[in-house]
Amino acid sequence: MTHKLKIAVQKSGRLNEDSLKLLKDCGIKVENGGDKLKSTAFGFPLEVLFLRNSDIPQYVEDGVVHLGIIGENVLLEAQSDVEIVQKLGFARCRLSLAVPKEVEYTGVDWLNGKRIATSYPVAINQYLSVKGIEAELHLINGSVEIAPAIGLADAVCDLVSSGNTLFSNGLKEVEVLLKSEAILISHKNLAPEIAALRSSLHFRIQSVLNARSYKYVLLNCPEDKLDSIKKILPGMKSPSVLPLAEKGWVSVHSVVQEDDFWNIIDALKANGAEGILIIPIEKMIY
Ligand code: PRT
Repeated sequence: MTHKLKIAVQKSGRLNEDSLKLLKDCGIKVENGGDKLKSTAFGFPLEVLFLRNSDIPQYVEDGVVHLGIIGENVLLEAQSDVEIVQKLGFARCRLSLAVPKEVEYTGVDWLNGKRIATSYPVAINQYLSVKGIEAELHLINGSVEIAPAIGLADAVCDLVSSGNTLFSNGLKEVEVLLKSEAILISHKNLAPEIAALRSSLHFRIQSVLNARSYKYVLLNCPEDKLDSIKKILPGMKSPSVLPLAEKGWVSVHSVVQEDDFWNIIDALKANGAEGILIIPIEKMIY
């Protein structure tokens, strides 16, 4: 009998496209078939179930599926007993408290005795209890941002990414409760054959994520600048250095992290690097 790993992916919404793109970059093609709830993948023994983000933690805890891709904030609300395997770097957002922009917000104490509208009761309750604040919660599913304008609440606790929704509803962000991104979660007690498939998929995912956060850099520099250039380029081990046809010049190859990218390029130029080429990396295996 051939074993298959079962993964739950959001059916439609913010996580769907990036989740399928991640699988595709891992060499796994999945048909996102309209109303289909289940799809078989090509390129890996995998079955994909399309479910609601908020339902996935329970399915994973119960072992109905082995893995799931969800927003971190959803797991906090669900309090499901699952393992977090990997942060995936997309669907980044923060869960924040916001108040009408005309409010003179003096700090968390301002929230004492106030009414807070939210769809995230677990996160806000944990936050308020740590801060020792007593507030009244109004649970709303969706369109939380309009609650202050219609007199239902004094503050809201909602997810924010660009901040446009808060801004267009006359609200300002005053506290960040948590930062969230998409995560891969797993059932805790997988059979050995399924655990082996999970390791193999996880290895592919890590290689794709590493590649996404690095760029390959090639540059030319005079030999007498090589020491200072090497200090700027961290690389995986140390940069590769090859002689150029022109005497006294070398070509340097290395990888740099996306986060530091522009600072490193500026420093390379200032230290005599020329003809700098930046190339995306498809997979990165350690
Ligand atoms: O319906 P289902 O259960 O499948 O999922 P869902 O209702 O959680 O779906 P969806 O697609 O809205 O969100 C999926 C996940 O994406 C969330 O659980 C978060 O982890 C993550 N995410 C990232 C966001 C946002 N960014 C986001 N901006 N989820 C929601 N928002 C909403 C927010 O609630 C607010 O209404 O977008 C609005 C604010 O956006 P900005 O850009 O104006 O600040």
